[in-house]
Amino acid sequence: MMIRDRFSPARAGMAALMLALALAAVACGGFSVSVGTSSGGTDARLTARMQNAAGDSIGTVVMQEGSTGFLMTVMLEGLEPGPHGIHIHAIGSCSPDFKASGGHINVDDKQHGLLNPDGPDNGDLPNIYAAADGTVQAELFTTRAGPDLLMDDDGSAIVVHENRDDHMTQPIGGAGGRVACGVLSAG
Ligand SMILES: [Cu+2]
Repeated sequence: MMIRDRFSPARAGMAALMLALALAAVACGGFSVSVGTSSGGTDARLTARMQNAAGDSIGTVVMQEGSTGFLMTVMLEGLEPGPHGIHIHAIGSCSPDFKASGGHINVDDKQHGLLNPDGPDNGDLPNIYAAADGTVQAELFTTRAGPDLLMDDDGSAIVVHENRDDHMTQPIGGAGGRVACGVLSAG
C-alpha cells in the first residue's frame, strides 16, 4: 500500500506538472538560442570605442537591437561644445585616418539627409550636442541599419563630425571634418 501511495493520482498529477515545467524550461532555452542566431533577432549588441584624431579614447557608442531597430547610447567627452553630426559609415576602419571609414552606409543609393525628400541614407542620424564641458550623453534610434548592414564583410564605423548636420546638404549636411571615429564590433 505504501508503494501504491507513491503513485497516487495526486502524485502522478504533480509529476506531470513538474515534467511540463521542465519541458517549458527547455522550450524557453531553445527559443532564446534561436533568437540569438537568427538575423531578425532582438539581442544584437555592438560597441564603438571612439577615438579623437590624436588617438585618445573619448568614450563609446553602444548599439542595442530592439524589435524595430537599434537604440544607440552615446557617451563621449572632449568634444567642442555644440552640435555635431554623427553617422554610421560603411567601412569598419578608422586608420590610417578617419577617411578609412568611407562614406555612409547607403544600400539604396539615397541622398543624405533625414529631412531630404530623396533621403535619408542608411547611416543618417540626428545630431548630438556637446555640453559646455565637452561631454555628450545622448540616445539615438535608427530603423535603417540592421545587423546585416552593420556587420557585413567590411564592418562599419561610427563617425562624429566637426559641425552640425543640416540633414539636407550633400554629401554630409555640411558637417565638416571627422573629429572622432570608432569601429563597431560585437559586445
Ligand atoms: Cu559622417
